[in-house]
Amino acid sequence: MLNALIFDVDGTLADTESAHCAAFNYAFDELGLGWHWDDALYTELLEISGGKERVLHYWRLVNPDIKAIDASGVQDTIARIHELKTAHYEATVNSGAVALRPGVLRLIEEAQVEGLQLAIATTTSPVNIAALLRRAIGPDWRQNFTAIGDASTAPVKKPHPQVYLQMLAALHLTPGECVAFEDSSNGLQSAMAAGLATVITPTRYTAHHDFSKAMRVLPDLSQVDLAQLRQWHAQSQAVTPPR
Ligand code: XBP
Ligand code: MG
Repeated sequence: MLNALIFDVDGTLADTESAHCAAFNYAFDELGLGWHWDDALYTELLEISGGKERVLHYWRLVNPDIKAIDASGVQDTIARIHELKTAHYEATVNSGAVALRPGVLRLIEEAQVEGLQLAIATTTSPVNIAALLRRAIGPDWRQNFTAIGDASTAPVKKPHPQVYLQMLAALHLTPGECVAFEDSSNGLQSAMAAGLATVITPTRYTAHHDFSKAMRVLPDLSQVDLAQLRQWHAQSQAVTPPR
């Protein structure tokens, strides 16, 4: 029985990573770091979930003797970069530059009408979720979701299953009662490690990832309704008995 849909945010609810990348570059410029992430480099860096973790990974790539800088200095700089980046990203989303992907809102509304629970499981920062969904759904957007797992609740980022395990606990459901929606390999690994059948809607940043274990890989959710999801979910449960 399908009782809940759990959505990733970046790349899944909306194709946000171009805006995130531009926001990182804004922060690098503001701080005079001389760094610039083009599309090809950002596509590689997206292997690292979490903006702060991604910056640290990059800093270690370009500055092997980063160990010479004291750890608190590194963390302070990363925090400052991320603060500037998040403010710029929020302004971009508030300007209306980022729309939900096709079919997302309709599926959310259909799930609500049929009494399914909805949750969010993301590695992004809470302010980014609020900016996106306030703009896309309205000021009461939170009422649509039983639970929200993000960088503030799940510090251990995807592909670790922490955020999905938190959502299953918050929903009081077993993995076999839910379907996850993701866009990336890290997201798929995280959802599957939590036992969740997963629908993948790749973006240009993740189209090359390995999605062989996904329940379905689709260009977007525009052709997906709840009846179709229930059918795929029942088939997936028949193959892998519920936990
Ligand atoms: C994608 C991420 C995030 C964003 C940047 O999150 O890995 O880090 O790229 O957002 P999702 P932050 O799990 O929704 O795909 O800078 O706030 O981390
Ligand atoms: Mg994602």
